[in-house]
Amino acid sequence: MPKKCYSLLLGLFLFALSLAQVTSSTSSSSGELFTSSFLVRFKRSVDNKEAHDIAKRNGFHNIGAIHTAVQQSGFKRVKRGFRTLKSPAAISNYPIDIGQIQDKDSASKLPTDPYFPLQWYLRNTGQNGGKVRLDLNVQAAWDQGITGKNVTTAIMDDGVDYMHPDLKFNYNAEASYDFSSNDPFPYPRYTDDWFNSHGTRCAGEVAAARDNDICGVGVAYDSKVAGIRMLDQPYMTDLIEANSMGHEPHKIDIYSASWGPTDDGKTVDGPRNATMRAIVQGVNEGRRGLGNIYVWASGDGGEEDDCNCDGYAASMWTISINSAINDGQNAHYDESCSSTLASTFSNGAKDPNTGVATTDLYGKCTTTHSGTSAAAPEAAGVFALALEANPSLTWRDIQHLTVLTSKRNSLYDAKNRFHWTMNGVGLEFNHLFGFGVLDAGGMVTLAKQWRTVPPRYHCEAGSITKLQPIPATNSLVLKIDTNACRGSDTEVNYLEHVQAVITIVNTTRRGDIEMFLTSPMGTKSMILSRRPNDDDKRDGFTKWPFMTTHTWGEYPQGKWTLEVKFNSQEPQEGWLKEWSLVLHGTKDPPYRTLSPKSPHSKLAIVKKAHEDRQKM
Ligand SMILES: *[C@@H]1O[C@H](CO)[C@@H](O)[C@H](O)[C@H]1NC(C)=O
Ligand SMILES: *[C@@H]1O[C@H](CO)[C@@H](O)[C@H](O)[C@H]1NC(C)=O
Ligand SMILES: *[C@@H]1O[C@H](CO)[C@@H](O)[C@H](O)[C@H]1NC(C)=O
Ligand SMILES: [Ca+2]
Ligand SMILES: [Ca+2]
Ligand SMILES: [Ca+2]
Repeated sequence: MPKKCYSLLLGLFLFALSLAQVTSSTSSSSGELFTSSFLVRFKRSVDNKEAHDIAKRNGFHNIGAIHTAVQQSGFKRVKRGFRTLKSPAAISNYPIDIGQIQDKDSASKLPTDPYFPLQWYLRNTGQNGGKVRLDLNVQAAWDQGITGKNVTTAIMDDGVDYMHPDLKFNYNAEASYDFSSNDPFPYPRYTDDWFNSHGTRCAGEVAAARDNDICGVGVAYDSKVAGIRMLDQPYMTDLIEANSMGHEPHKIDIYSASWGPTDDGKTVDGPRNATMRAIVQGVNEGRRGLGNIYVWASGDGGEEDDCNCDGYAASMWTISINSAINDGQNAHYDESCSSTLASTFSNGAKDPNTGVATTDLYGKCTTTHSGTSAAAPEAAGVFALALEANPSLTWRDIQHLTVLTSKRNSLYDAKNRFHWTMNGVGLEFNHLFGFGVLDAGGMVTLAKQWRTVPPRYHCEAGSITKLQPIPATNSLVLKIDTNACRGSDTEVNYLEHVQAVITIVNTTRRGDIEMFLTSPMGTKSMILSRRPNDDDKRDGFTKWPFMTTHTWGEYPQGKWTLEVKFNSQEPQEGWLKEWSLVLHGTKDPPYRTLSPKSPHSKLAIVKKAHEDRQKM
């Protein structure tokens, strides 16, 4: 790396520069990767134009003004889809013979697009062995005239084919950018195997146009998509992620991400500093203060991985989405964790015609989009519908609506391992599927009558910092008895997210640790499952925030129990160094001003639980 460029440009005014010509990165003796991006500080006031000129003179691109000064180290981020290699020639944009599905009642209102009958996730009529009505229930939202108008979803990915005839009229060029090559045109880079088709496929799920004889339709077919190309360079940097997640936060409502740290079951990784700041800024200030919605694919690591080890998916500020297949089972690649909020649909059934049908590169269509990659954009589309129905929804309102309107539908007790369970206020949840599959009709209906939830507080409810050995055979059980900051100005009485911030050191095998957190109302969340591939014995967990959504709506006062144990045939050792319990939620009951339409709705059940509590 030409270190002289760095010192040459050091000063007081900060710009991000990226080497214009160099595309490779170098590796230091410590094994850390250095990329060709630098954050640069100028000694005197420099405007963007001058920074641009200086950068150009020295062989850099100016990426724009930002706030710190470090050479960016590079790391790996991967797309979350299962690719079956398929020759592009086999993919066509012509209607294929799928047989018309008969439905006299709504036939006239159904989209006429040739691939619509294959989009079982929009309308499951039992095609290819699916369960009738196990779908996103979008028709019920469309019937209310809600189709995503004036809402923009950014696809943070490998680019978007914005010239695709099914996407071009819904493309928001103004909100788009290419951070992989620093230009305003996030067009996918060509490769023979169509490796960079991922973003285009995701975009079509959100906003492919309706009734135009091309491919299928998007969940929110009158909404806009922006392309943020940011996955297609040799290594990811904190700067690229931060710039992407903070790009045009008033023009973009929803950011959809179908990628993350490697799902190899031994990685524990999450957003770096600048990216974390960008997300926090997005939820606090984006959408003119209502907050951007970040939608995340929960991961494709299957039983080997746990999405609570993925700091993006497990963040409170992202809505992480898992996938169900067309008959109500989970997909073999689904990762479980207690931070997943809800699910949508993707491939994984035996019948190969049960993939996700959507737009593909170069004007084509595909029927084989896959993985939790395909699930997250469906959720983004549903949230776009909710935002059209009620543009003043905050990022938290969207999470509350997700909890209250997602449904078990005909989802199974996944693999008989993770049973559907009722939490302390009557909300049914599942360790794999969160609160169930999204219901667009239900969400739009409730969004229309929604009143913004009361302010959120952050209560540091207690912590244990005494070093304790994790026993080889039985469990280490710790308790924190908390009043949840009662009487202070961060009092939490009705929970949203709960975090157990944990430090574990010197474990012989990190992957053999399992942890459970039990709330005062008796809800048990598995906050870490066994990861058979994780043989780390050096890093452990350092103040890692394990998150659960399962205690949503519960009252947090009382005894919280943490159970830490080894799930292993071999004797293992390790120490718990710290457990801090952090509660997030409201002081006042969140649904007080809402009137449930049905006494059997989840809203009615939780609201009644909260009212009973107040009478006590
Ligand atoms: C569209 O949304 C923007 C905010 O993103 C708002 O300012 C504008 O009024 C909306 N336009 C319409 C027609 O609703
Ligand atoms: C990131 O933030 C942490 C905590 O604030 C700090 O200790 C660390 O030095 C920061 N890292 C970088 C690369 O700035
Ligand atoms: C963990 O290992 C380090 C390095 O070997 C050692 O310094 C430290 O005392 C150990 N801590 C515990 C709790 O065993
Ligand atoms: Ca470009
Ligand atoms: Ca279409
Ligand atoms: Ca993962």
